[in-house]
Amino acid sequence: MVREWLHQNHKRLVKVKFGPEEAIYTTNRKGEKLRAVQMRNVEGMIIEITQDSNTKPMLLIRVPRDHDLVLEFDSVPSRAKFINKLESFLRSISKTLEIVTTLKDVMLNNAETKERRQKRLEHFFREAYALTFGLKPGEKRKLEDVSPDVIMVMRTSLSQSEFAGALGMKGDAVFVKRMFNIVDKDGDGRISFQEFLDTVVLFSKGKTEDKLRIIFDMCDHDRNGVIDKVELSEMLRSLVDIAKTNSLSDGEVTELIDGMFKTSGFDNKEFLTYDDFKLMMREYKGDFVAIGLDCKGAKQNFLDTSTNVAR
Ligand SMILES: [Ca+2]
Ligand SMILES: [Ca+2]
Repeated sequence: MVREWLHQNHKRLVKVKFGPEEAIYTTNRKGEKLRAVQMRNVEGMIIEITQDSNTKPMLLIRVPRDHDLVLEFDSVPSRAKFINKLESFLRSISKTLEIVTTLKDVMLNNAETKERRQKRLEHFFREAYALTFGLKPGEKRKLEDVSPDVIMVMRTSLSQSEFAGALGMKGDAVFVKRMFNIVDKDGDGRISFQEFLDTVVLFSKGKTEDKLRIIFDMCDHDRNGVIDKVELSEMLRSLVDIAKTNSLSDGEVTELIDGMFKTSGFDNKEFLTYDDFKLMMREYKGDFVAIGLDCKGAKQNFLDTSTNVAR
C-alpha cells in the first residue's frame, strides 16, 4: 500500500497493480478498482521523483491527457522498490521509462490534479455549450476569433470515463461505450473538442433524421447495416440499467422488443433496416431513447433534446 496524493488536504491509501494488459491500476484496500492508467497508445512513461531530504519521498506518474498519479512513500528504499517493479513491468510491454528528479513543492505545484483537470473540463463543456448556440451543424469555429485559454480548452480531449461523467453515467455502461465510439469519429480513443462539439450541435440543433442515424449506428454494433433483436435488446437493457427505474428481466426485454416489432408491423422480421428503424421510432416517439438520455444526461443538458427524436 502507498499513499496517493490527491490534493493539498487529501491523501488516500491505494494499492498499485502492474498489468494485466498494458495498464497500471490502483485499487483501494478492498481491492476495488479506482483508476486505470492505460499504456496502450504511448511509447513510454515519464515519472518525477522528489529529492528533498526532510520530507517523505514522492513519485509522480505523468499521464498524458489525463490527471497525474502522485504517490507518497514511507522511505526512499520502498520507493526504489516500486520504481524497480515499474521498470520491469514497462520493459515487459516494451515501453520506456524516463525519470526526472525535482523538488516536492515544484512537483505538487505543477501536478495536473484531478481537480485542476476537472476545472479545465468544466471550461470545455461551457465553451461547447456556448458555441452550440452560435453554430449550425457541421460548421466549424474560426481559430482566429478565440482567446488563448479557449484554444487550450479546444486542445483538451476526453477519455471514456470523463465522457461518461459528463453524461452522469458509468464508464462501462454499454450505452456509454457505444455513444463514445460514435462520437470518437477518428477512432483514436479520445473525444476531441471538435468531435464533442459536432455531436452536441447535432443533438441540440440537428434534424431528427441525423439524431436517429446516430442512435441507429449505436445499436448496430457489428456494423452490418441492420439492427437485429440481440443488438436492440443489448441497447435497451443498458438504457434501462442507466435509468435505474426498475430493471427488466430478460423475458420482459424480449417481450418489449417483440411488442415494438409488432406495433410497427414487423411481426415477421428478425432485424431492422435503417428505414424500418425510423418507422419504429416514429411509432414510439423516441421513448426508447429518452429512457436513458433524459434522466442523467439532463445534468449537462446536452442530450436532453432526445424527447424530440422522431417527432
Ligand atoms: Ca477522437
Ligand atoms: Ca447489426
